[in-house]
Amino acid sequence: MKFDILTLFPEMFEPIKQSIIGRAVENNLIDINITNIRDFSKDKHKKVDDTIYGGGAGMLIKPDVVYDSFCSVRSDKSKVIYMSPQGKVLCQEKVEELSKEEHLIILCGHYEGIDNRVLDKIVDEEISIGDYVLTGGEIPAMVLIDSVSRYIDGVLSNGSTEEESFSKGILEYPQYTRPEIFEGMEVPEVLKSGHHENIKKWRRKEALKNTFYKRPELLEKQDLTEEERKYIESLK
Ligand code: 4FV
Repeated sequence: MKFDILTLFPEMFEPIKQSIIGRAVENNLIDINITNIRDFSKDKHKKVDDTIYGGGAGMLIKPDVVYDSFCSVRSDKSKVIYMSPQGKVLCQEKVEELSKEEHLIILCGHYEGIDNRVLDKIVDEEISIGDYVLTGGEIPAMVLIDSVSRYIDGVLSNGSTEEESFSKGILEYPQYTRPEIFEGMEVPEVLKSGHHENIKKWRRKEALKNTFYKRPELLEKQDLTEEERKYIESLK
């Protein structure tokens, strides 16, 4: 997977060069290339934004500098994602779908955004990380890179994405590690039993309970067994 990021603030991407994503880059599992849109300004003062036709507060990024930066990284396999509050809100299903792409070009807005003509010309898909407005698309771009990279073979240990929140459409069960007793609270006995079938049943029940209390709407899409339905009813 190759990520090309188009941004005015390359230095904001230092955080994704750490930890798991940093190691994935070192192991050539993913490639992250950052392009500074400002490098494509033909203005002697490196101007990249301007006031908005028709009036309005703030500045807009000019279409020509964005287009030229896009042309410098495009390939016949690239899919262009524009991080924007107008996009469809990112979910695990979309993350998994995008992880199958070969080349993602991620365009980061800033200030008031980007001239609509270049968005119409180059953007394949607008994606939002939530219904709120940020100062820039750089943090959303890092969220996208982090979440998509987790699905690239070799980035995480085998099976890591199989039993986690949203992998089966519901939240994950509670998890515990040593010490066995923390502040008088013990690890649930079943998890120390070594009885895999009982552990699996306990975890499914706890995942349903977690989801019922924290994100009940997710249960509406679940195909529950009669026993699971009765358990959920018992929580009400
Ligand atoms: C955003 C979001 C977001 C809007 C104006 C950048 C900002 C500025 N991006 N999900 N929510 N972007 O607020 O992705 O250009």
